[in-house]
Amino acid sequence: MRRKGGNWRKFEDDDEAFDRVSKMKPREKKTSKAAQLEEEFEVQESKWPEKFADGFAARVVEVHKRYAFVSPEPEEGQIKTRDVWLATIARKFLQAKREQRNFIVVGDRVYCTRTTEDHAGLVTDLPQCVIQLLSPRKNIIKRVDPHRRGMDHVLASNVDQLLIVASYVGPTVKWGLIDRYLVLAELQGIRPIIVLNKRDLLQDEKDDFRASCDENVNNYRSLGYQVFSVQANAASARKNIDIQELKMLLKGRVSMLSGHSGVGKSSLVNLFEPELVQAVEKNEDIFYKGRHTTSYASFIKLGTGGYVIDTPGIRSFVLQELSHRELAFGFVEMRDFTSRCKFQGCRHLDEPGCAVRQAVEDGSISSRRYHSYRGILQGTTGREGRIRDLDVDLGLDLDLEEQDT
Ligand SMILES: Nc1nc2c(ncn2[C@@H]2O[C@H](COP(=O)(O)OP(=O)(O)O)[C@@H](O)[C@H]2O)c(=O)[nH]1
Ligand SMILES: [Mg+2]
Ligand SMILES: [Zn+2]
Repeated sequence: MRRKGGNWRKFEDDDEAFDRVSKMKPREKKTSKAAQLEEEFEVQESKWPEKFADGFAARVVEVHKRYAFVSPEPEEGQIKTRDVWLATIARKFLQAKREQRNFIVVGDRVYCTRTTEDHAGLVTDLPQCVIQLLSPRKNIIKRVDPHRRGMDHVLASNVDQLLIVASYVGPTVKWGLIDRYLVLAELQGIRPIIVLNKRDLLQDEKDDFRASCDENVNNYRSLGYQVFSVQANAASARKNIDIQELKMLLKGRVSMLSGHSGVGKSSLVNLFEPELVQAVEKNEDIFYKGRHTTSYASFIKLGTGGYVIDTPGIRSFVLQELSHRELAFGFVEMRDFTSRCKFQGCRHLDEPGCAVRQAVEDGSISSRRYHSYRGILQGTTGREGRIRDLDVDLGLDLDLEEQDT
């Protein structure tokens, strides 16, 4: 394919050049021309040009390495997902300072101008546009980029809630993973909703497994989290009271889907009349190819109202580089106790006079949750086996496939 001039495409013939730019170290001070450009790219919507003949507001619905898909969104929350444009980023911004690997992510609100030029260098029937401005993000879901240290990999922005999907069995529920998603949600101020699927399979399980599931579900509920226990593939699932309630919670909001492959995310989404019916994996294929079925984050409009974002990058992750303060904040039940510890810098591990450990002994904090906290802090659930006790940024390390490779 011939490619001439243009935006991300500039690097398409030269992956090394692309990498070099991507690896540029973030600068400390915002004095460079690059930093200035970044500021020009991110502009409050009240300052967007009002009536550019060829301009329109849009939502980024899917991101690829050198181009993205956007859908017009004249009013916030009214995304015309059937009207898809191929978009590239205005060339001048390619020199901008980069602390994040991607300029734009799924969920971004952007200002675009139409173009008749073939910017992406692709054979396409889609109308094309150039992204000129980015609306400041309300929140982001990010991880530390494992391939490029010091760079963030933002997976999505402007998310209203995090839908944490797990199955009781097949695959077996990993409570620690749910805890990590909850930490992410708490620290970003995103409402988490827990959905436990494949409830039907519980009946074949041993009593003590069922009892431990009940205990954990009740504990999450007592912490104020909404937990739904469902069977997404049941013939009558749409009539189920929990599914109905979930439907109301999704309405009018953007929900990020998370959870391992095979837990039933697509089956669940299909209950809410998605504009594109989601492929449900045959059981035997799940662990081999299930993870490759959704290669790019996509924005799915639900007929019952609302949108869901389904991205492979969030399916499994390890939290890393969280300070004990941030982490303890992410465990809601610990917040009441942390100020009562004898030592101010208490990490709630083995320090004397620790109010958190006392609360665990008294039974006011679940010992399973406390061990989850310890595991994350000590890195036993992450890749780094060391304790981070400095206040550093929230970083997430996702251990699955890349979004853009
Ligand atoms: N037994 C049982 N199987 C389910 C349930 N929901 C989904 N499945 C099956 O689990 C497999 C994975 O479902 P899928 O929706 O593709 O999961 P995803 O990878 O998270 O999107 C499929 O074979 C579904 O038919 C459920 O509630 N009970
Ligand atoms: Mg799926
Ligand atoms: Zn303590």
